[in-house]
Amino acid sequence: MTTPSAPRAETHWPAALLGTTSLALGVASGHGVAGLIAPSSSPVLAIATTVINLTPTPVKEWAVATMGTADKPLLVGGVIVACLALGSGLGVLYARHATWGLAAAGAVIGLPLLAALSLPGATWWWAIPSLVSFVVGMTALAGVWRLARPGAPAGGGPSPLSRRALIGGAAGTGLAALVTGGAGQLLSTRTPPGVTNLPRPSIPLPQLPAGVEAGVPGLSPWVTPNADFYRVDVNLIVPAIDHTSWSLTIDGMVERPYQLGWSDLIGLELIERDITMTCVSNEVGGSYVGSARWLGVRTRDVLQRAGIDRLADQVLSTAVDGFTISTPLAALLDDRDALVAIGINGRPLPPEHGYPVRLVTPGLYGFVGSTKWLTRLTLTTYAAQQAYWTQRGWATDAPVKPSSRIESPRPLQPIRPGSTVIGGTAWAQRRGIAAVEVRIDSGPWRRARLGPTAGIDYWRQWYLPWEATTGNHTLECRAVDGAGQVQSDQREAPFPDGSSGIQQVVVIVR
Ligand SMILES: Nc1nc2c(c(=O)[nH]1)N[C@H]1C(S)=C(S)[C@@H](COP(=O)(O)O)O[C@H]1N2
Ligand SMILES: [Mo]
Repeated sequence: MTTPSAPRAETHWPAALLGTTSLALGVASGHGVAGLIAPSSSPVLAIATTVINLTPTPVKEWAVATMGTADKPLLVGGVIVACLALGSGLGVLYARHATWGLAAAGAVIGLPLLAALSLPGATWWWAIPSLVSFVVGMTALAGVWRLARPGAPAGGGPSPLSRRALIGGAAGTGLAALVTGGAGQLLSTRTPPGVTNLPRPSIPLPQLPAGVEAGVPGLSPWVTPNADFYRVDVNLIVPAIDHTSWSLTIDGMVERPYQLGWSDLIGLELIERDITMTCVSNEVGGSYVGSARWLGVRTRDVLQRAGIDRLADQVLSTAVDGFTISTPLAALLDDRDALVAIGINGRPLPPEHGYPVRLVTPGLYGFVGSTKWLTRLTLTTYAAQQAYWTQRGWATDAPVKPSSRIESPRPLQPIRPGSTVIGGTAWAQRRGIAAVEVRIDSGPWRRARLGPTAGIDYWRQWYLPWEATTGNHTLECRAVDGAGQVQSDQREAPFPDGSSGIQQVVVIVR
């Protein structure tokens, strides 16, 4: 052999590159194996989920406010980038001192391993993806080094090192990482065959009249299409649940704890309810609100069969991934008919909206009444147990605050002078919308016209014809609920029990 051993500086970058691609291959392999065991046990997702769970509430608020629903892809992206950076460091360390490199890699992989094992619902199996990451990553790293330094030269001394072999090995490992990662992603996001025949309600509602959106350009549809329904949850991966093996346990402070399967559930009386759901994180004028016709069984029917202890005051509901929501027991027993829901707008629940079964509680923000991927209802007390968001300082009981928003015209989007229509939606669950008032440039409050009604728990569309004159104008709106209460003009941030205040939209007429 005549190739001289490359000097250190020359192998620095190839070593870093190889470390990066090797760790990437390891992590991608772990991700793939997690797809077979439990997607959340993937090293990257376990770390990202732990970051979400440990993030202090104010930081989370800031993230939601500045990044909206892009916060999750950004978080996962950040974890991947951090991982690649760590990989390059490990690669350099390994080049200097193989044993230290291995030891450091072992310590690094301990993080996702511990993170995965401490997730709710974790079993010892959940350690496997991280272990696989370590073994595959280190095997790739050591293997390429071995290829790059084949055997000792005849004359003794240090083995010659091929820089080209290192770079080639890194390229191969990187390619393998991409392919493995892609396959792992497919495995993690595969969905079991779902419900194709949604049962019919025992007590159907009459068909809804048409909304007024056809006549008011820019107005939200009166019934939110399933594909446009807002999504808010802490999940990086949508749980894939097979409805045939799904079950709902009713336990805690009850005389007869019991379990329901899918066919037991749909054998109970199914009703329809028109409900507007709102997220507590919705800012005034925001988009975290949607309205649909839900199909389900009354929570009252499901809970009372168990014989409720009269000392219970809270229902702690648990999702398949261990996430919890707490709801005042009274709200799940009274005549608002909260639902253990299985359908939305005539379709089974979409996976991201809780398939196969979720809770929907009219009048309460989603985080205290609308558990997705529901699997357990535990009767308990507020004194004894706290749910996910309650532990993080959010309100225990959170009725939706009446609100209204202007949807058209859009802020700062120039419109032509002349006849136009101002329009939007308003909601005041549990009381209903009696009126919506609109004010232009601090003039008098004027009553808007209202769209049709579907009961007190469902939003109403509103609109007001307007002769727009050239210039900038400030539009405001406010709801008046069924009890005559006017929407609060007190500006409040979403934390801890929902935003309030009056939306102002500046329109440019020219
Ligand atoms: N399992 C589970 N259920 C959940 C959540 C969650 O993070 N996990 N988020 C809640 C919140 S904060 C809201 S606002 C609603 C949103 O429901 P949607 O995504 O179907 O609109 O779901 C609620 N149910
Ligand atoms: Mo929410």
